[in-house]
Amino acid sequence: MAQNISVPDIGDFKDVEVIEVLVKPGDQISKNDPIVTIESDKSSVEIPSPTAGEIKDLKVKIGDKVSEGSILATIENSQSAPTPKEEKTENPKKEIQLQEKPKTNGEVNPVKQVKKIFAEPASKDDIDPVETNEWIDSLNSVIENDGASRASYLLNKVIDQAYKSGLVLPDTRTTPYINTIPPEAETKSIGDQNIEKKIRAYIRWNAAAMVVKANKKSPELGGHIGTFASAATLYDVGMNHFWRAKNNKFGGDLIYFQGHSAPGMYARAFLEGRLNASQLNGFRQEVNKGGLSSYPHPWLMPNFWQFPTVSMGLGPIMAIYQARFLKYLINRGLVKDEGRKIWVFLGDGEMDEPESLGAIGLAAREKLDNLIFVINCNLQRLDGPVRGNGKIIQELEGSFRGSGWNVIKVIWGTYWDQLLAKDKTGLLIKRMNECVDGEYQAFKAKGGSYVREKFFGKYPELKDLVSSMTDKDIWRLNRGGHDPHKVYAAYDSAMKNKGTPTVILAKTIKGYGMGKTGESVNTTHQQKKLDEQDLLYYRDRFQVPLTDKQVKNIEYYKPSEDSEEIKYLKDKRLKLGGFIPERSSFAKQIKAPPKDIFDVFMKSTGEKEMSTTMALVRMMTALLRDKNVSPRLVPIIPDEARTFGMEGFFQKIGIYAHEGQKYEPVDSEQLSSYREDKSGQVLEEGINESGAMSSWIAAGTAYTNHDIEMIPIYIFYSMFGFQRVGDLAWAAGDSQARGFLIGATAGRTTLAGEGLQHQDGHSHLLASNIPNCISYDPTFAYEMATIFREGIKRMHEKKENIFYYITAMNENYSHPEKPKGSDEGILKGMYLFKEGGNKGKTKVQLLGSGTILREIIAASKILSKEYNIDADIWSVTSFNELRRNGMITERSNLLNPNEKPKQTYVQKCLDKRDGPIIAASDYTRAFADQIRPYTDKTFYSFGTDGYGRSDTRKNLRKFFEVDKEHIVAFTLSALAKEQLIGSKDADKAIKKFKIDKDRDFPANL
Ligand SMILES: Cc1ncc(C[n+]2csc(CCOP(=O)(O)OP(=O)(O)O)c2C)c(N)n1
Ligand SMILES: [Mg+2]
Repeated sequence: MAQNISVPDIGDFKDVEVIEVLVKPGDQISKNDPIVTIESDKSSVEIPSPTAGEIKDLKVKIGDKVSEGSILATIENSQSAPTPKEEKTENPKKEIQLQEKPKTNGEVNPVKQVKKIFAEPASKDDIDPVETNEWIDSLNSVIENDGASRASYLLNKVIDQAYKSGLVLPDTRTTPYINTIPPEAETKSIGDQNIEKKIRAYIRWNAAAMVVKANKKSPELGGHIGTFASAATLYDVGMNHFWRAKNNKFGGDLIYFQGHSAPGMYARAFLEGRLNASQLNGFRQEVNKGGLSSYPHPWLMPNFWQFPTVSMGLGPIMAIYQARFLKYLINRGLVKDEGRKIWVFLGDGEMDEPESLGAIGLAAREKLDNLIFVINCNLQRLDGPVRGNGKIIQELEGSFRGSGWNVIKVIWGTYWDQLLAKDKTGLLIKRMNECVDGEYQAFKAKGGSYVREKFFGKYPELKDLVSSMTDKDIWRLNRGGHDPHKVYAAYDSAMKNKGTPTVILAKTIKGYGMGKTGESVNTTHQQKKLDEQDLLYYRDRFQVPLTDKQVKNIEYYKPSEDSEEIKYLKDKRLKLGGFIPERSSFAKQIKAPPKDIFDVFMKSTGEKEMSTTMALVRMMTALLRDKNVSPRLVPIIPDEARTFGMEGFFQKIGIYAHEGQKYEPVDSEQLSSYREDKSGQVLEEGINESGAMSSWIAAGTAYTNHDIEMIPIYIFYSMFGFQRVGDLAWAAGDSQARGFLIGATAGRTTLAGEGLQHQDGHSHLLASNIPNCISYDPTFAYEMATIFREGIKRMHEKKENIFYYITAMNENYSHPEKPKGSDEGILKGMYLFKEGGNKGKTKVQLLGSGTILREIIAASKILSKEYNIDADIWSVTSFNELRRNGMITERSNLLNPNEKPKQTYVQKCLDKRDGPIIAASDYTRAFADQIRPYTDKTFYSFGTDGYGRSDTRKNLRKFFEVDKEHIVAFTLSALAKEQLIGSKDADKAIKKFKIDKDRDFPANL
């Protein structure tokens, strides 16, 4: 039986135009296959078939207007209708179920449940200690007889009851200042501690030596010893036992190394035989081949570093979104779930950055149990203590616990275990709790007797506790982050944690082992020189087998290949699948869609008006029909889908939500209903440009981190792009991310009503500074389509390490047909849009970009009609690309003085043309000015310098003097100045258009 397919609820829209008919009679279609595309003045959306079957009759054609209920086609159900197409993916789709354990009162972390026995100091507030003990005994007996889970349950019930009775509840953001994992529950390291200790010593030595050596060469070179010195154990335990490398069987764990600890990674790679001594000697000397980059920079060491982390705060947010993106790929069936982890090494000072903590809520909300933060809490940053008057570990514990993370504190080393067990008074924990970080820092700078006096000495009972220990013994009481056993136990526990991200807060000493000049003192961070005495001390402290002479020569130490240390180190890495860090890519290219997919955009839209944003969204819709490209598109939007007319994507491809959709959306009746889905494709990031940019980086580097090429398209208000997330954009370039950044609602006068903070007149200039960012400001749909397709081809088919920034506007206008032969010019940055005649008084070259090209076109008509002046009109799609070509050509000419100079592309276009150049854009004059040096002709540029303000487009263009009237007047004046016409016309035009000569320069208003 034939059934009607009609237009469903499309919200407030009526009489919407059919712009594509996607089926014909006889077609067998599946449920949800698109029947037609309709387009309002703001957005286009496909209408899906409600059922499978064969199309019988088509009831509409292109250009028809439809509303809710209009019949589009009839369909006959048939048994033989094809089942919905499955997305073809590189890896077979696998149903992934996030294992979520029933909540058992805090037992998410499956460490062995062991009762932590610590004495409590008697409190003078306790009016009935016997009763208190009875309560504690009851709790202990429940733990013993019924287990920890039951005890937690009872406690929660009691707390609930207390809350209902109006009691003030205890603040439970933090736990006592001791290790989270009690000694009895620690998983013991499987490593050979003697060998590991030696390996660590050599790495420490070589890391310090390379910094000191570089500084001997030139103090300009800099470097850091203190950061890695404090983190060596944290890295070594991971390298020896936990971090699995990428190989043909496993995707690899991803490690974000703390930027300033780079020398440690080089020092290990030296022992592994991956770097040689001359490379270490080239630390921070990268200009000649073979040097090592100061910090982790994939651009500079593309086979080694994976993540640029040295701009503090970017590592944590990028890593969180990396972990989220990995789950996205898994949930969309694009990669297998192999239990890969993302480890992130951070400084405690770095946690001051808003970006560091800004996304931790998302990590917990999305249950990113593939994410492990390790915060090296050496209590210091560059100038001094991180929280001298407080405790950074406790503060971070509160923040992370409050956000729902699994927090593992690694504060005290094994030597403390005995003391804690022996402390019958409970005063030791009390003392640990009450000391602030400023004191803890001083304890480690000032030696054992100072610690005896100032730490233990406060209470006679504590002084007694350590009375049999020498000052040296006291000095040896180690911190958790320097104890491989404690670190191992923490990592092991983190690996097993399910359902939440984990943060390990490891207490360490900045400049550990550097002695008086560099250990735990305020100047540690900048310590890059060690004198002879310091070096000898360092050698002795870690027992590095070097003679005094070798130490004085600052020689590296590497045992022979058949030594037990090297064999051990290599064997460990072999068992973990290979070396880390290492950057590689085995991703297959994505075949660019056939040219005809964008054919429709190459034709004139006739009377029909649309914005370039709409054109772009239609291109994306078209791409979603290309089976190669479709699954790889990652549309990323920070809460602006409706602004950009992208709400149609909600239904079509769904919004990624790791829990699916647990509610019926309020607009479920509508075609563009808000659909969340576990395998949804859109990343709806909320009002969060940094997060969205981090997602974009994760997707844009999936070709190396996950060996799958993805096409991220991040669409944002152009003003909240480079200006807001500029440092992340720089990191994206360093990371060699591939994908599209779309600065929508672009232009200072094109986004009319929004005002000063929204109107962007400089994002292109910011983009122009990123060497591998290619940027365009297209005016017409065919330009956008040509650029967009080329982008896919260059980045995802040819795998060029570039990314695209394209501005898209929300101004509706009609689009002409693509001029013949314009492709090359569109891509190079300019082409002749319209050749002017040669019949007028004189001639001018008019250049325009973005929406201001349309003012230029309008101005040319006035110039021709009213002033008898002919104009060649050039559409400049990219002043930035033209400048690039100009710089390269000019340089080459200067370096080859004997050869005939080559022409810049701008010269090639313009030099044989008559008249001066008038260039205008919706960006500051500096944008167009960029090409001024690359032509011999007189050049005038106009733009939107100054703060924006809200008004109509017409008024704004008048205000910034980029409307057609100003362009006519300025052109006439310029021609008069060139003596090509008299000045009368210019003067008349200025009067006619009521241009106020005495008005201040707009940027001053
Ligand atoms: C965004 C940013 N601001 C400033 C710096 C300069 N800087 C480098 S290291 C450092 C101190 C780091 O302290 P911390 O995070 O505690 O690391 P530690 O060396 O103590 O492990 C600073 C301020 C930077 N790298 N990035
Ligand atoms: Mg620090």
